[in-house]
Amino acid sequence: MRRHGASTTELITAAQGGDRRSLARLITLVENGGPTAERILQTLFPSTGRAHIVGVTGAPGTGKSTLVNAMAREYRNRGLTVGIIAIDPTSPFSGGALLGDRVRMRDLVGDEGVFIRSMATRGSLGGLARATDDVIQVLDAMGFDRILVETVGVGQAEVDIASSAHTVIVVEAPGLGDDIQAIKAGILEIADIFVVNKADREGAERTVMALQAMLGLGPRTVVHHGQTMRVEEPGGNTQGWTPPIIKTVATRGEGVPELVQAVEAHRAYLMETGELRQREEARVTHGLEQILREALVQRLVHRISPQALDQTVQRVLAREVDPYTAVEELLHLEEQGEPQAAR
Ligand SMILES: Nc1nc2c(ncn2[C@@H]2O[C@H](COP(=O)(O)OP(=O)(O)OP(=O)(O)O)[C@@H](O)[C@H]2O)c(=O)[nH]1
Ligand SMILES: [Mg+2]
Repeated sequence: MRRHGASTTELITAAQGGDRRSLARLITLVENGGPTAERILQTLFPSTGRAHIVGVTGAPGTGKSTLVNAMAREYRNRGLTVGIIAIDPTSPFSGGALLGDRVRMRDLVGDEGVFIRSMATRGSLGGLARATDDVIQVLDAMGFDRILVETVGVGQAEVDIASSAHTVIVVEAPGLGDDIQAIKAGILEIADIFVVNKADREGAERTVMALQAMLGLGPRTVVHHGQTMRVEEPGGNTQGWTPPIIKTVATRGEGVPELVQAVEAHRAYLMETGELRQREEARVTHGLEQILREALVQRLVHRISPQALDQTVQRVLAREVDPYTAVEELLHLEEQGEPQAAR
């Protein structure tokens, strides 16, 4: 055990010194969870809290990976370092994403200021959310200025990212079936910035208009490539942040400087208004709840005997007790420290 501890310390030192293989190994250990992961995260925690975390979500194939790649390059031009977490969909919608992501992100490989990590969803979304947060922590502690997290725009993952990120970018693209149906209602609430990517394709303008109509909040800033970004809405910005709609052609990098500028404007907005602190509080609360829930479940699972659990299962099967009452009973037994079911 002691030797193992020494090796994680060495890994951390090496990773902080810029060794990419040590960083990759460190992340794998953190992803795997358990006491080793906890020790690493405990050690790194004091160095966290600096990075600005950007979630990039949207339907499969809208160009998220291409966009993240282009954003990373733009950030590098601005002299900032970037950590990228790409959550690979195992969903049948986009089976070839892993290879595709590797190919598209290849031009960043070899750049010291960029680190790219893919994570498999492994079918466990709850576990993935925690693992994602933990890997964000690691990259944050390593001093990356911006962390870009690409999540699949399918199901829970896209909503989870809202509690992990400071700025959420929702990516749309023309030609994804019926324009309006493709824009799901739930996602509108989590977006800080909308991107209509593939602006070189027919129907981009209609997608922008569909978005505007769905947002239904009157005129808003639509940024075209080459235009100056305008953050303030006409009439001032007193009611808070109005998510701009930005048109991009990710494959050619068009609109990407404007997108990065919008992220930076959102970051400045969060800091100026104190909303950053609120989001941080929400992030910490969310993180603590996750850890607490896991810890409590672990503890109870260890303390409720398999026999007691089995007895309870049999009683529920026999309709002698409903599951809610059964759980109450189990928890009560646990509190009294009785290892066996009394009945
Ligand atoms: N015409 C056009 N094609 C684009 C643009 N951006 C991306 N693409 C193409 O769209 C396809 C999907 O791009 P990805 O970046 O893999 O999209 P994604 O959203 O990451 O896909 P998943 O991760 O599988 O959900 C690729 O063939 C890209 O080259 C764009 O602005 N215009
Ligand atoms: Mg992708």
